[in-house]
Amino acid sequence: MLTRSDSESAVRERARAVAKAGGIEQALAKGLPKLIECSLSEALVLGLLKQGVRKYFAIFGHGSTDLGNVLRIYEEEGVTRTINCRNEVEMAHAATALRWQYGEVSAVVTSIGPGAMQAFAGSLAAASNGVGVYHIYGDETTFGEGYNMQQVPKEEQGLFGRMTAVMGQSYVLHTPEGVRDALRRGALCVNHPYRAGPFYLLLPLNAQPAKLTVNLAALPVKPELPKLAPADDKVIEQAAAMIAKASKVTIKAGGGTRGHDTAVRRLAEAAGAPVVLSPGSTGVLPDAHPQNMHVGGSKGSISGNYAMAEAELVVVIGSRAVCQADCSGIGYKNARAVININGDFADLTHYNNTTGLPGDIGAVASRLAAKLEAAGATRNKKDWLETCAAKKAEWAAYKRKRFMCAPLRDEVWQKPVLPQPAAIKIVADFAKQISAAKFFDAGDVQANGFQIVEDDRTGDTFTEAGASYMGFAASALLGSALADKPRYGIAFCGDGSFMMNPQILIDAVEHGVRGMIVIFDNRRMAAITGLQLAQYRQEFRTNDRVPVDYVRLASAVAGVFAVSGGDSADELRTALKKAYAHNGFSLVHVPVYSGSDELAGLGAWGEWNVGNWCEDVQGAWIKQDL
Ligand SMILES: Cc1ncc(C[n+]2csc(CCOP(=O)(O)OP(=O)(O)O)c2C)c(N)n1
Ligand SMILES: [Mg+2]
Repeated sequence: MLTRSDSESAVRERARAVAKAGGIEQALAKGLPKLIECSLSEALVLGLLKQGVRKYFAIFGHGSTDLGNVLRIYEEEGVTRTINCRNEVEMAHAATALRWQYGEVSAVVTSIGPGAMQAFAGSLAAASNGVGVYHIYGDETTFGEGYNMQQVPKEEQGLFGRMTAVMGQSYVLHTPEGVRDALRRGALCVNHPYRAGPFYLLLPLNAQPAKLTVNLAALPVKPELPKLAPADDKVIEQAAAMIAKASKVTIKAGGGTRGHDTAVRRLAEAAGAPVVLSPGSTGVLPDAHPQNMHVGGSKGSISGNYAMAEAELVVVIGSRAVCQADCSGIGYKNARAVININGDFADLTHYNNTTGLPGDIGAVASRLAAKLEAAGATRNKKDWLETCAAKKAEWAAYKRKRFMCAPLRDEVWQKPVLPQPAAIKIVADFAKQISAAKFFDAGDVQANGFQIVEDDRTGDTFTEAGASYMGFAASALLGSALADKPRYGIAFCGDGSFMMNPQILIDAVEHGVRGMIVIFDNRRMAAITGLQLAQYRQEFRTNDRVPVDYVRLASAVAGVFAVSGGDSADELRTALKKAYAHNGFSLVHVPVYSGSDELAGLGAWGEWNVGNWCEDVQGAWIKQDL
């Protein structure tokens, strides 16, 4: 029988061998035996490592002490890194951001029950935005010796596994030897080329320390899948002919186009098509490119929604046709046909009258562009591009007026303060100047944000528009704590969203994040106030009467530098500079106007199937053929 320290030293020796060799495969090549006896917890850590996963966000509990112990030893030997967090929703968001922003896959570790449920809730953001992350939760014991504290209190098996399987894919490690299969499935799920998402590993409390024989050589590595595209040119030629023939073609670039900047630009130029962006794809075409029409959809823009409504042919790329993105299905009012480029067959065939070009966006779009270039497909599109450019100029003038708007007298603040669009623009410009990544939280801050940003490439803005999860932006900054090459980030948060997840103040200091939160404080959840007023002309329970001194609140955390953004554009610019000069984590509090002045908002340009608009929207949807 091994003593505790004997078994710890065996774990430590393996960790050391892996660290010294620089990886499992290298360690095997240097003589580490491929068959080892270890605990399920260690097998899991080794298996994840073989896929390149060596970073963990954790809040431990009685449901994960054994795994925690292995992570301690592996960290001491320099193999893995674990950071402790303050809230599971926050750390789920941080893991999502680490993958989304930096491409690094990590794992979230919780206890059983409430911790798992919170991380699970947070994983909606990963699921909604197609971001691959591992979630590892403690689970009830497999012997059934009695209720485990914090399990789902029912006489049924595998309930956490079932719950998580609804959101993504999950695997209950009831049998420790199942770890190899679990990790093979997980590797594909989190690294899926166009439908990645969260993969949940449920670790029963008694299975974690259970011993098994693992074949290190057989643990699955990260799958490297080749890019796919249609096997022959038939459908590409068909699509090219449709585009060449039509005089009004619009490209809708969904979130899936992120990172395919070159291919989208080439296709747009070859097709003579204006490009309408989604909240998640700003930057795919440079802001100043004459064919960039800005965002379209239920919030949208003058130019984006115009290009959607007038097009006779729509080229949809990398979009899952979210209702906000296509005005609940009625955004393409004159379109008779769709060409769709998507890897996912369900998304590909979402609209009727679709010519589907399945496959990798870069591969397919480039082949289509080549055909269009050869055919000279832009010849009949001059008038169309000119009217679109005029609409873009109209949108630019409309925005400029709002950006230049002087402080407005606000009822709650009892003084003139900046309107939100003007304040967001100042911060967005500052982010560009210092080359910071921008994260937008939910609410008006998010909607105004994607209407405002002027990005020139993918990857400068992260707006979690899939779930619009309040608290995402501030929490996302924690992703940088584990990034190999962290970039300065600015989280744009409403007062409501910030209070959902203020834990970042402590976690950012603890884990050395350099970044900034800017709170746009209108003392209410204004996005909902706005909807209520637009739909029912009455506000209901979207504000409170409790003033909060956010500068003092944040300053109470040692290491956070907090400053007021003042009430004017100049004061805000000065505050941003001061906040950025702090070598660490900062917070800028900006009081913003809330009220009926039309210069305080950027408008809504499309339709949405909510509240008392449903009847009209659905009526229109039934009549349209797409
Ligand atoms: C966790 C969560 N709860 C509720 C909502 C619904 N919701 C969307 S925006 C919003 C209000 C946001 O308020 P705030 O952050 O202050 O931004 P503002 O609209 O005032 O700019 C609410 C309640 C949500 N998206 N996420
Ligand atoms: Mg607010």
